[in-house]
Amino acid sequence: MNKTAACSLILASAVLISGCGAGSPQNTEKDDSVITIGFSQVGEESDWRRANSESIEETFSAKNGYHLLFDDAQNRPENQITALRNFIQQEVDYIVLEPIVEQGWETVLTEAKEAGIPVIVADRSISVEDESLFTAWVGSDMLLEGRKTSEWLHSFIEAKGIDDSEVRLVNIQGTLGSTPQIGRAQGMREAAKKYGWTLLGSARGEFTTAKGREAMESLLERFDDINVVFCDNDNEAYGAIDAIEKAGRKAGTDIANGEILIISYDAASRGLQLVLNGKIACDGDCNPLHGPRIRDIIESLEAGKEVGKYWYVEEELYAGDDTVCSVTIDETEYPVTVVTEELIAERKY
Ligand code: GYE
Repeated sequence: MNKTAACSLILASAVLISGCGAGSPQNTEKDDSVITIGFSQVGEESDWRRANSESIEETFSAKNGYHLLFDDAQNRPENQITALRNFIQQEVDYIVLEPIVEQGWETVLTEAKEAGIPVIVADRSISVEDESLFTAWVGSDMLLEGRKTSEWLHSFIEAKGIDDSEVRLVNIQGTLGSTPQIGRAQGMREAAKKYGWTLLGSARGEFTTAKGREAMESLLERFDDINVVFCDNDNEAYGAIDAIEKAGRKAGTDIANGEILIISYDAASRGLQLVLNGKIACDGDCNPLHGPRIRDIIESLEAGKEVGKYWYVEEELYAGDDTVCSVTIDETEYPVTVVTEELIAERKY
């Protein structure tokens, strides 16, 4: 999927408007009152993912008129292909796919297309040349997330009188080849090049707390002068903080005095609590509540309406203090929200 070519639609909530074309399901032999959804989920790796699964389950409940076939791929791309083939065989009305990685979808999605089953892609993206292989996509702009946190870091250290040349960072990577890993790393790498930060090294954290901890332990062994860590999600950050503290170091923003500054994504309530406690410096929001957004798309298709192809969710940027009030990317200014107890109490995940 080429996001730069996407209709530049921003979704504040889940309002759907008309756009590029899409068809409605052709299956006439089914009970029309129940819509069967085959949902292929990534796994259970993070707080974000659990909130996302709950949102899907709540939305596509029997009470709401749906029959949900929920498949957990346990973070194995080959399991997702099998799940999709099963859904096709069961003649579901819609396939909802949250892809683990971007590559490898052509064949199975061609099979879904030939079976006349609309595919809605959510959360991460897929890379296919023929965009008619899916009906719509809804999720976050992960490159923008990476650019926003990186600009925040630049402005933050500048305000503290620290030169960009003093930044020695490491990256704890999410699942390689997944959209959040690719986009967030690209945002960070662009800034590293632009500002002259030193990228010491990377290690795989697979979006989990346990692997995040192991990754940080190995990075601390390899490099004794790390002062910034870019984690690809909050769970990795939880593990990284454990490893930093076990090594006798401190996670915080005072890098001039030996603290290690952590950047993270998701802004789950546990993550925001760590922002409030000063252990995560900046947390890029990433909203997992896609159930109602996907339902709006399906309802529009059921009503025979055309739906837009790409639906981006608008997202915040969180920090522990107001040293940086906003960041500007491509001439758009994004405010920085300072985390408070009230904000965490209102958080749904
Ligand atoms: O950041 C991470 C999860 O794809 C946006 O996947 C999602 C990411 C999220 O495991 O926590």
